[in-house]
Amino acid sequence: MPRLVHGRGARRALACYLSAGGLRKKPRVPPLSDVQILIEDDHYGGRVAVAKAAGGGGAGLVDGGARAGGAAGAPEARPQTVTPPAAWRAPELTVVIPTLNERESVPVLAARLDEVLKGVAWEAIFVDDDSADATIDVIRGLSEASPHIRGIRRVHRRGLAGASLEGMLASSAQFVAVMDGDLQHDEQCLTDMLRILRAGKADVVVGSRYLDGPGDSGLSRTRHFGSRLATRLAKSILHSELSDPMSGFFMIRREAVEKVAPALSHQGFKILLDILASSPTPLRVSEVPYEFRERLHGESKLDAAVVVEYLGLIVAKLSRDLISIRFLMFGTVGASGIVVNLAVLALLLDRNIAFSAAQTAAMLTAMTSNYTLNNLLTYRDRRRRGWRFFTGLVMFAVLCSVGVVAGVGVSTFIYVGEPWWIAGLAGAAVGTLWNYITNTMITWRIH
Ligand SMILES: Nc1nc2c(ncn2[C@@H]2O[C@H](COP(=O)(O)OP(=O)(O)O)[C@@H](O)[C@H]2O)c(=O)[nH]1
Ligand SMILES: [Mg+2]
Repeated sequence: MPRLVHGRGARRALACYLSAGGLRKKPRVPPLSDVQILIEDDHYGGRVAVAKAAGGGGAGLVDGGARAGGAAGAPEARPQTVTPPAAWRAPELTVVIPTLNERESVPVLAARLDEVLKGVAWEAIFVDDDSADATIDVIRGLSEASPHIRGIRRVHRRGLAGASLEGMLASSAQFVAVMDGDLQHDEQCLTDMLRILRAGKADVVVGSRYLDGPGDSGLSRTRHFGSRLATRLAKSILHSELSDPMSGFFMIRREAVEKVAPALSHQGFKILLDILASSPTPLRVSEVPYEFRERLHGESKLDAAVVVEYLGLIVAKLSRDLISIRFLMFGTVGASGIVVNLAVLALLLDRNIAFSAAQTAAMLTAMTSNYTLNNLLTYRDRRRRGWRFFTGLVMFAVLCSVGVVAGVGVSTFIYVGEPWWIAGLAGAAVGTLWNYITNTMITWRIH
């Protein structure tokens, strides 16, 4: 099987060569003479350069455009080609299904897709965030039985938006759909969506709960109200008459996703809204109505933190991505720390505790509360659990202490020539930025 490696230049080619077992005496992988390595390389004008084995075991770079055939660059090389099985058709449609603890629903959904998509060259990619109920085992079982089913297992990562995006980027089909794995979305709509996209009438087709009046019987009253409010807000930033911009059920031309992918947030629930708001050129949107069904198995993963993430997404889009959702949440948590600090200080002073002792206790409480909230909200996709929670608290404390020193240093320097409040604000800004950047890179780094 060819190995696909993204990268640039000769160093990358060397890395590919080494990873293919180039310098090993007993290669774990097939010898280089049997391996063809494809490298996406900007130096070749966007074309694909092919590094492949020469007869004697050396690797060379061959211009993928003119010489990929091998004749001019490396006559002795034997590129391998992949021949599809006779009855096989490349998928035209990929249905991406993010899952978290959905083991009961997954087989039912797979069977329904199989029924609805008869005659279509389709595949389903389930993207599972290492569910505790081992949903991935069920998906693997289905893959063994059907060529339509694939599964991606993500570890140490959480988030519906990120999972959906990774699923879409794993597709090579012309069209990709995203739908929930809990059977709440109506799979019957998929054929209508596909028809509209095939006809070139739209770039995105959205499954809407509100096109035929209130069709969200699957939501509780509070969520119904919240969903309506969030929809209003979304419409105002999109300047669009889309009836359900909060929908998690849609089909889109993959090309449109590829363009906008680097600008999308991995946090949050609202990937469609993010795609529509971030697209460099306005996307043509069409809607099909569907009725949001009741959940039969498992439970909703939507919690209060999702609301905060959603507001963060709105502000990020309003600021044209100048302020990231994460930074906004970090700043808001930081501001809540001031309130905690003052409240505890007032409480302790009221009990006649000496000021320095009271302020020390108040600051420690505020710092612990900031850390806990950040762990719950700002970095929920990288949440530290168990003993890592406590080691994280120590890291957070150390990094934030350095932030205080940096902030005080900057404000003292500025104070000489500027009003006190400008010096104070500058110090706070430097401290916050320091805390945010270092904690993102160290305390909550992706591992
Ligand atoms: N991979 C992944 N899937 C998720 C995550 N959170 C929710 N899901 C899946 O996304 C879909 C919608 O989530 P759900 O909790 O039903 O949201 P609701 O329908 O708005 O209540 C379901 O298939 C969930 O299993 C996550 O963090 N990662
Ligand atoms: Mg659901």
